[in-house]
Amino acid sequence: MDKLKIAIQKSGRLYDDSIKLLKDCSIEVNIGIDKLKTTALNFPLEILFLRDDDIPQYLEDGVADIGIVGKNVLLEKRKKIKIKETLGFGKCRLAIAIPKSLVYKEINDLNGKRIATSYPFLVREFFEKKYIKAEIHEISGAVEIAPGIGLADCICDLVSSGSTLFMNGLKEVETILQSEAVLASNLHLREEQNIIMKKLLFRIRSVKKAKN
Ligand code: PRT
Ligand code: ZN
Repeated sequence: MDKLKIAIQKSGRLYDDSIKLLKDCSIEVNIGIDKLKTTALNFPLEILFLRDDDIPQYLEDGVADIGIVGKNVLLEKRKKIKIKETLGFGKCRLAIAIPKSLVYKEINDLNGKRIATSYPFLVREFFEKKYIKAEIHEISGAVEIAPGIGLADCICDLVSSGSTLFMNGLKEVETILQSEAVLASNLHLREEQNIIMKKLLFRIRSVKKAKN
């Protein structure tokens, strides 16, 4: 029988909730030591453990059929894949923050600024929509320290509690995107794979309903 391959984050913020979602769907998973992939014991599902940034590409290529990834990553990567369901965990927002000593009245205050981010596409898109001309500096981690070391005037990064911004002397001024984990899918699933995905989606929706 055909199996569906699901990509989930190997480790990180989405890992525990992704595994818990499968469990809540009554899908039993034995996680081996190597943790590259595993097979569900009572559902036609193979689980691949990957870095979240790689999941959209693997879904487009069909290396994985479906995957759990943050909407923020999915929209930044712009791959040809489809969101099937929002999952209600991994909630955060992609926001612009500036040093808290600066006065901020309106979005035009960002004109001419240097902004550090790991989300250059989403930031550029936002600025174009708002007619803001700013210099985007792509950096891959520790974005929040960029203003403090003189690398940029402001940042755009994920925020959940806000304590990282606070500890770095920054304040949030604009929200670009509200994000959460989503289930996304390759566009060309075979008939049998589609049937398995629908079964999984039915279970996921039941789990979500039970929680509301
Ligand atoms: O190793 P891999 O590449 O797979 O993982 P990663 O380090 O790139 O990602 P990870 O595990 O940090 O995050 C995975 C996903 O979790 C993100 O893509 C988001 O969809 C979601 N998520 C939810 C978050 C946060 N909340 C979050 N707060 N991702 C990151 N953060 C970071 C943020 O970048 C900042 O450094 O937490 C800090 C801010 O948190 P607060 O609570 O201080 O505001
Ligand atoms: Zn990542």
